[in-house]
Amino acid sequence: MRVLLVSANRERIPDPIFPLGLAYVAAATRQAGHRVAVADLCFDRHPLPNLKEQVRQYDPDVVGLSLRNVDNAAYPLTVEYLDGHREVVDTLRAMTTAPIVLGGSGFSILPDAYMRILDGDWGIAGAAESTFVALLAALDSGVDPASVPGVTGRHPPAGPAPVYLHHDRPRSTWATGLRPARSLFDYPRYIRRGGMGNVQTKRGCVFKCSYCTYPLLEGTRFQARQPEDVVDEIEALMHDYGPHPLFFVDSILNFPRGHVEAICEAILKRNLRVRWSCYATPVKLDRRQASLMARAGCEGIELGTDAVDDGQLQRLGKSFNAEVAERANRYCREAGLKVCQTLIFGGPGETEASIRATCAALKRMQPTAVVAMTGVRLYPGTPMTNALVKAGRIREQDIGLVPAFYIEPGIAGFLPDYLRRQARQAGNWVLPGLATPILPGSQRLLRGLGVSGPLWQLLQRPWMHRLNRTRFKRPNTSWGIPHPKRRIV
Ligand code: B12
Ligand code: SF4
Repeated sequence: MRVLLVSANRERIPDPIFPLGLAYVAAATRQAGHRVAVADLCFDRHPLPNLKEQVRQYDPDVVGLSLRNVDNAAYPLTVEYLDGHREVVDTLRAMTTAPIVLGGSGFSILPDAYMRILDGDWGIAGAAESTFVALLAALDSGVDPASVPGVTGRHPPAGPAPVYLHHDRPRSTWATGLRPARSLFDYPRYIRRGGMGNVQTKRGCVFKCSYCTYPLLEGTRFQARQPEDVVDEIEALMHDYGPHPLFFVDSILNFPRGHVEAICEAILKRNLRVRWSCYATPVKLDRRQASLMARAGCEGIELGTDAVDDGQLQRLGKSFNAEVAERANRYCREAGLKVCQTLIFGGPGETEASIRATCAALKRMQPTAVVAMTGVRLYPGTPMTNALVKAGRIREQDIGLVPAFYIEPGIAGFLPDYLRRQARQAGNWVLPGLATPILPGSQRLLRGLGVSGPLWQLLQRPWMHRLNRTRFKRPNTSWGIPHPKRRIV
């Protein structure tokens, strides 16, 4: 079959992100013997007319549409992407009668809501390498695709979206040497404009942080690739595209123990000079792990600490306490790693005291950068949403495509100004939705000057602190349009 795969994501803040998931789907589709073309709308100045022309010329039998982001998950300047997604679907519908299959991480969080609002023909929530191929086989042979496990049909019943449960694990195809079909895309442009390539070494997360969608999206158990297979991919990337920094997109790279260690050992054994960064958990992060990561090319890690207050950590369902968080930060700094502390303020039970405790700890910890969210974006099916619904504090039907945020009522007035003050004093904080130091123009300039890797790493420099402080009155969040309808609950 002739398959057209479209990446709808045009967000370029904090960086343009190479559509790794769609590249996996493209690879599996090609491997199954289909013809594949891609339309990546990220950089195009006139994406819709060009998409029209491509559809006219290619005349696909099936279109797969990847929806990565629902919104920027930031409050109060929330940006949502639905209108852009709708325009893409309308453009496709105007040019072809080929069925449209929806997928991607954004879609997977709210599959039924997207199916209804975008009127997709079919949808696949979660990892889709094997399911998409099975769906194509069904279409090809005239079998009803609704019979394929993991496929959502048209017009799902109205009412609150049923919670998506991870049901498709393409273990065999994903883990055994399937490589994302990067060559179908302009990967070098992502390296130039985004400053990084991306690699996935495992899927899933065993932790149960109360607000988090990752276990819903990827599964509640780890499904890891062989370290040698990961390092083969890295070596090939450096060979094919030249040396460039990488981001490991795993939920957390450094857990379970042994996984990142094996990858680091393999990188060192092959003497690969690769710079990389990742998300990590403070759980079991020790001196040995931190220094091994640093020796294997890790420049910086984004530690999902969320709070440095025992009570708040417990309420967020985290599996460590404040002492462990501070210790992990110290080990990373000692090993020479840059550390970005990612925090979430305003969750259920947050108090002025817990906010102050976290901010005081951060002053002691001196991370390279802090990215702090004001309020929690609520998603269907997370432990936090379930508990709030059960307690009658929110209605299930209010949690959906219109971004809804929880801010503990007792601190809602205090929180934004307090965080702004902390950020202005520290100079190395980013407050998505309130203020960020990187404007789209500055970001392009920095990348144009050859700055690579995550931009938060720049915040270690005193001149960036000064710039950041002076910029703080200028809120900005994204290329998108702030959403007028977001709710605080
Ligand atoms: C790593 C990551 C980042 C990194 C990316 C670094 C890099 N260079 O790649 C950074 C930190 C930069 C980042 C930034 C952002 N991110 Co982010 N990110 C992730 C994360 C953890 C992994 C994404 C990934 O690469 N997965 C690996 C690939 C292989 O999986 P996949 O894309 O899901 O693809 C599979 C399926 O979805 C499906 N699929 C994909 N496409 C298609 C197409 C079809 C047709 C089909 C059938 C199936 C299908 O099959 C694929 C293969 O199995 C996800 C959470 C998660 N666990 O998924 C959040 C996530 C995607 N991010 C999210 C958000 C919000 C953002 C930001 C907007 C945050 C912000 N305010 O800045 C920005 C947007 C950046 C941009 N330009 O788009 C949200 C999106 C949902 C939402 N709320 O809108 C997620 C889901 C996290 C969450 N909150 O739940 N992110
Ligand atoms: S916040 Fe991190 S550690 Fe917690 S469940 Fe999500 S991915 Fe796992």
